[in-house]
This record gives sequence, structure tokens and C-alpha cells, in this order.
Amino acid sequence: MPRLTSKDIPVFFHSRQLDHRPPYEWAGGERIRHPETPSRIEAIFRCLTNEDTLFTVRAPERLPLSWIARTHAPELLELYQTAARDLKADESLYPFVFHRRRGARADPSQLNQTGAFCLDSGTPLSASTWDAAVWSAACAFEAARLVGRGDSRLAYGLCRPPGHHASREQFGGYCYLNNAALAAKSLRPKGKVAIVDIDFHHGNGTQEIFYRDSKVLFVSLHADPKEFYPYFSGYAAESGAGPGQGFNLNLPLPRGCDGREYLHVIETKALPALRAFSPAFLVVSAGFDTYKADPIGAFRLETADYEELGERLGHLGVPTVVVQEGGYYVQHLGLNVTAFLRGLYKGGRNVS
Ligand code: SP5
Ligand code: ZN
Repeated sequence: MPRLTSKDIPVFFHSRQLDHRPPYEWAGGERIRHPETPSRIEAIFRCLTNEDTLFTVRAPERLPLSWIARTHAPELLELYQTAARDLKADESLYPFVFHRRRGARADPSQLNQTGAFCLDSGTPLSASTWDAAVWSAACAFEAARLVGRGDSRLAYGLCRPPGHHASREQFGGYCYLNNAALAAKSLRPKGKVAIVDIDFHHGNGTQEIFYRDSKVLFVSLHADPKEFYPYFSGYAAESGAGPGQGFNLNLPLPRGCDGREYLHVIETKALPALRAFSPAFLVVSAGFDTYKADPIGAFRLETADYEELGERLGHLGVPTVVVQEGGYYVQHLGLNVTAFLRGLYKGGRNVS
């Protein structure tokens, strides 16, 4: 294992994350190839390892179930393990019955009841999903462990499947385990944690997990949920509840939003809230489906905008864990990730 120097950005990735392969989803009545492909992280991996001196990629250790159970309901975790046991190797389960009887409990040993644990029909289960999701979570967790110990002021979990749509009890939006929430939970005993979610879509799962928590601030910039997934959350009026009131900040942006407009909202809304909160740690849910060429997103950010965005977040001078979320224009995904991490690294260098 290479020694960690102050030059390195540690990156965590495990090849088992590639085994989850959702074949298709439905979009406007059409059956399309699923956008959340293994090639996404292969492309990022290639870009990071080509970058001479900045990154050191290693594999995480397997994450114990007990750690995942701090964030997710035992029934959800049992369902994933039922799928791992009962599905055939090439089989994908797409739930299509979503029963919501108040107070009723679903049985996670019955795959026919999967719909009770699921937000949408674009997020299938296969026999490999559980393992891939656990390794993805392990990447976020190890990155957080390094930053939490003070061994690095920046670390990146090359997570996939992504996580921010997964709530305590439900999967959806291509997400099964909430990687960013796991990272934040692990840091929380050491001090206040701010999560900044820059994926194109609202991080409904992360919001829900910390909605009543005053020690974790959730700030999310995303497309207006009136028009875009996840539709049911991400509105500006959602500001936290109970003790967590005031610690949830949603910043919905209009279709077509470009880098200038995006960075303006970062500067005038997100950064002031982050500075006022004064966190000990920052977790970034880093999606790149805000890119101008993204097949799902509808914003117009360019590669240089991600570097600028990284620099401005880096200027906060807070030890930072970056967790990979969405981003589906595979050709430029690695470039955008690298630009963002380089920006964070540069921005954080001149602050002590
Ligand atoms: C992690 C993440 O980015 N999840 C995104 C989940 C979005 N699911 C709904 C996608 C609807 C796609 N419609 C495509 C229309 C293309 N013109
Ligand atoms: Zn997204």
C-alpha cells in the first residue's frame, strides 16, 4: 500500500461495485438502457489513475452490517439479502406493485412485497445488488474514517451504486444504501457535519435521514422538483423539523441553469449557510448530472465550473469527504470529477 503524502487525495473503490448491472428503465413509455452503468465508475477510475500525482486509489475494507444498520431499517437490509439469495444470476426484479396501507408491515423475506420498500420502478434488485451497495457504502465510510481521524483533509469515495435517494426504509433513484448519510453518521460523534448535495436531483433520502437533526446541516442545490425527480421533495419550504428546524436548506433551480447562475447561488445562499453553521466536517454528495451534456439532467454546467465550485467549497477550510452520486454522460464524467476534486484540493490549500 503506497504511503500517504500530503499531495495525495485518497480514493476508495472496489471492483465488486461493478457487478450490479441494472439492464433498463422506463422513460416516457419507452424502455431505455439503464443510465446507471458500471462504465460510469470505470471511466472515473481511469481518469483518476491517469492523473499523475494527485490521487491514490485503494480498496476499502468490508463494512460491518451493524454500521449500515445505524442508517437503514433492518427490514430493508433483509430485503436486499433476500434478493441476493433468491434471484437467479441474470435476473432483475422491478417492483410494480406499490401497496401503501397505513400501519401495515411488509415482509422482507417475500420478494413480491418489494414495492413496499421502494420509491420508483427504475431501481431494480439483482442477486449482486446487495454486495455492490455494501462495497459502495464502504468506500464512503473509509473516506470518512480517514478524514475523521485527521489523516487527510480531503478524501473521495468512488461510490456506485449512488446513495442520496435511499432513505432509512426505502430504495429508489438508482440508490440502495445512503453512502453520504453513512459517512456523515460516522463523523457526527466528532463534531457538526454539513452535507452539500450538488447532484442534479434532490437528495430526498439524505434529507429525510437528518431532517430532525441539528448536528447535521443538509444543503442541496437541485432541479425544481415540480418538474424533475423525485417530485415529492426538494421544495424550498422544507427546512427541517423539531430540533432540526432550520438545518435543512433546499435551493431548487430552474431548467437550463448554467454555471454562472449555479455559482451565484452557491456564493449567496449555500456558502453563507455553511459558514454560519461552522461544521467540523463537510460531506459532498457529488453528482455530475448537472453537466450540459447529461442525458437525464437539464442544467448547463461545464467542466471548468466544477473546478470553480470545488475551489469555493475548498475555501471553507473544512475537512471534506466527497461521495460520488449521479452523472450519466460517461465520456466526460471522469474529467468533471477530476476537475471538481482538483478545485477542492486547490481551494483548501491556502486555508489553514
Ligand atoms: C443518483 C441519481 O442521479 N438518480 C437519478 C434518478 C432519476 N430517476 C428518474 C429519471 C427519469 C429519466 N427520464 C429521462 C428522460 C430523458 N429525456
Ligand atoms: Zn442525480
